[in-house]
Amino acid sequence: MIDVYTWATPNGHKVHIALEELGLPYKVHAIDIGKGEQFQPHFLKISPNNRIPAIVDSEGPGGKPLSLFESGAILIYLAEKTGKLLSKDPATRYTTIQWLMWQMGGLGPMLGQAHHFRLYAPEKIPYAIDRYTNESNRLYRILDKRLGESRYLGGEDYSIADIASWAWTRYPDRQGVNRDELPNFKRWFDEIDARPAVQRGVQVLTSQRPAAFDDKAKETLFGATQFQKR
Ligand SMILES: N[C@@H](CCC(=O)N[C@@H](CS)C(=O)NCC(=O)O)C(=O)O
Repeated sequence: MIDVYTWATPNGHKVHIALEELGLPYKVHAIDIGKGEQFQPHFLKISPNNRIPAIVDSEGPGGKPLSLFESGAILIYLAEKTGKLLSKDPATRYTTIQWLMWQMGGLGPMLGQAHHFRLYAPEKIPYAIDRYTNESNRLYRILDKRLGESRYLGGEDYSIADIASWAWTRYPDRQGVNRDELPNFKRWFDEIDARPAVQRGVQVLTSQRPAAFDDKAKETLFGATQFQKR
């Protein structure tokens, strides 16, 4: 059994979608990041960076329990555990990992900053808004170009790289991006959106997540609570 410590956010969705695609049994443990549950000692033990998602696989390598944080590491682990969603052909495998790393180090963090400065920051700072809106548009164009030359990010087959980027690109308007200017992205996005496992994955904990962060949640995520020494 895989225990998943998570919340209904893009990084959480990646793992929920992969588990649904792979048909692995899993148990969801809600970590409400707006209420500060990511700072609970039991969660910090498995996720010292106080970020969801994290997993504990009771049947990890050698039959021993394994705990993991960082959604990219979790996706690679689940793909290797099952032999699915990550090609065994070396060139395709590294291309897939390359695009997964692109999402982890670029697309996710930059879109996250765009959300922050466009939607959550208490003051509107034009330099920051422009910087991350421009960067988001640039990254979506990279995605669109790649998907103009390849059916999926890693090559001909749907993989963990697609799951990772798809989960972050559901609301381009929130980053000031117009999806109508990105035909290859649209084709890829809509195809993945129609997958039953993806539709099940994005429902995990969604009904429990408030529509917007209230002031308490903003303080927890962006204020003194976040930066307290622990
Ligand atoms: N690189 C990490 C990022 C995880 C992350 O940023 N998670 C957010 C939700 S999407 C979180 O847990 N935030 C809690 C906090 O900021 O305290 C991953 O991909 O797993």
